Amino acid sequence: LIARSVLTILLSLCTLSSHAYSADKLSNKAKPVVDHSKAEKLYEVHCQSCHGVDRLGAMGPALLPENLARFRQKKAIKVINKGRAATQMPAFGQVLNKSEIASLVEYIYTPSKASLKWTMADINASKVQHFDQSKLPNTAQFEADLMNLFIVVELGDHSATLLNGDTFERLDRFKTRFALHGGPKYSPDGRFVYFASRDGWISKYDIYNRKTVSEVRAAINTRNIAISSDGKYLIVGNYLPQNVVILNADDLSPIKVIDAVDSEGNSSRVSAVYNAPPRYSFIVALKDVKEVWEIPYSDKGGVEVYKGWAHDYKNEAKAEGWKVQEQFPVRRIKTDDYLNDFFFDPDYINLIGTARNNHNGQVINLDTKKKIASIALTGMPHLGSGITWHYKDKEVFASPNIKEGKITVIDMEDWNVIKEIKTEGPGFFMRSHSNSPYAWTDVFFGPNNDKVHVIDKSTLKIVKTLAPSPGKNAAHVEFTKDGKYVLLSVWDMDGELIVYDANTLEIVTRMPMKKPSGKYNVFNKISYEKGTSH
Ligand code: DHE
Repeated sequence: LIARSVLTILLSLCTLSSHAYSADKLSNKAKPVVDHSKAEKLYEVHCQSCHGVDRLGAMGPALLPENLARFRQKKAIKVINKGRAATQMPAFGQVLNKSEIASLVEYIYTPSKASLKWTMADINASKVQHFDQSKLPNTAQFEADLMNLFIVVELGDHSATLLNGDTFERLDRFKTRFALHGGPKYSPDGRFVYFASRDGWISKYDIYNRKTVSEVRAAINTRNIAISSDGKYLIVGNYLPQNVVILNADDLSPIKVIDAVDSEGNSSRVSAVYNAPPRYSFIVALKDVKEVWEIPYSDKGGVEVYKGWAHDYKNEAKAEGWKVQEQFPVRRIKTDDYLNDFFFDPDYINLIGTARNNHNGQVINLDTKKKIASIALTGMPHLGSGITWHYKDKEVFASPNIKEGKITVIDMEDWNVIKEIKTEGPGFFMRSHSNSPYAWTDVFFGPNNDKVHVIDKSTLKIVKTLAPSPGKNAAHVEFTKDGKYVLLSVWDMDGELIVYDANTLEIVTRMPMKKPSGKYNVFNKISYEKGTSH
């Protein structure tokens, strides 16, 4: 029972409060002196069976400061004490006394003495093949428009729902790994969907057969994944170890591990990875060094691909020592500043990047590797949620801001900010659809986090503010394939998925869900619809 309870401890520990953005500041009060050997013993007895030797995670998440940075220590104490509803985490209040719980919490927020390595051998050894893909039917085992399906991630109990986007009926509800983050990625035909958990687990789900077919642990602490346009490769961006891992998308076997080290030998966490479809390459955002990477994934080998678009490929190839047939070579783009949140123009020629602690965005031309513009971005934009649309005679890009209540709208020709649309608080996500006159954005932070704004794309004005479930955080919308309906999350343990008519803005239906977060329409994602995150 104790062992079981250990598993659940950290499962719930890591369940992230949407407001728990920074690690706890140490309180001014004197901290209790912690006997680490005692805490270690407690960990071994109560936690290790689920959270792994050296706190590296097993069924439960890794318990390292790197993974827990956004989880308040006070909350960790409460979770161990009382357990957490809707998870396997029991209450330890009767098993451990106050000071034991406090020392356990101190311990898990202390850097590990273990070497935080996760090698190719570890990746290979972690592989789980739940089903033999070759024995599963190649046609969908249910009736539905396969292009208008949704995956809805339910963070509350670490599940996902497969939803019919015409009838809004559940086709499946399945367990995911703990604490998924970033958008799941679909194979180009929409049959498979890949998930990444913050603890490095990558899962492949076969939509046609409604089965998780294989899983692998690519790292200890992961950011997100991207899939190549041909559907052959996945790239996993990691904080721990500091690297990217390329996987075979078919069976999730690892192909290459590339350490995130700049040309001077400095190591860096990987903030995020992206696919750049017209370039046939992955783009890698590095958090701690002033470089952006481009990694072509063509089977032809790197240099052959670079010939297509790198202006100076011969000199670059020589300088970097690329071999003609080398697969996944790294093309380094030096930047003036740290850039760790990206957006791309529709042709994937220019990258717009910001650093979380900076007030400027930079526009980098990926072909020439040159910075071509700076953008005044003051509110900490969440570029990953940005979208584009046609406004008057130009293409504009709009992004919510994590620190200020405004939507920043940028002209994509001259990179000037053309409008800041005031909102009722900082936001996180934004969405639209080519067939819709509206763009939707949430107010994720602050007292008005139960509101969502509907913006008229032709006037850049808010035309309606909705409060779908007063008092509960409303966040993240996604449109159906045809843009006629909008699905919105009430981000709460007693949450809901609410479907709106995208034109009348009236509610069509509501469905209870456990803290639904992102939702992803197959067609919008695989066609790189302009109003949707990529
Ligand atoms: Fe995310 C996407 C980074 C915190 C939910 N988030 C992304 C992406 C990046 C990113 C780079 C795009 C990658 C992709 O989709 O493949 N997120 C960050 C952060 O740096 C930040 C601020 C801090 C952190 O510790 O990671 C952060 N994100 C959060 C949350 O707290 C959220 C709200 C809850 C959670 O799940 O942890 C959250 N992020 C999401 C979601 C997406 C996402 C649901 C996918 C959005 C989409 O529509 O595609």
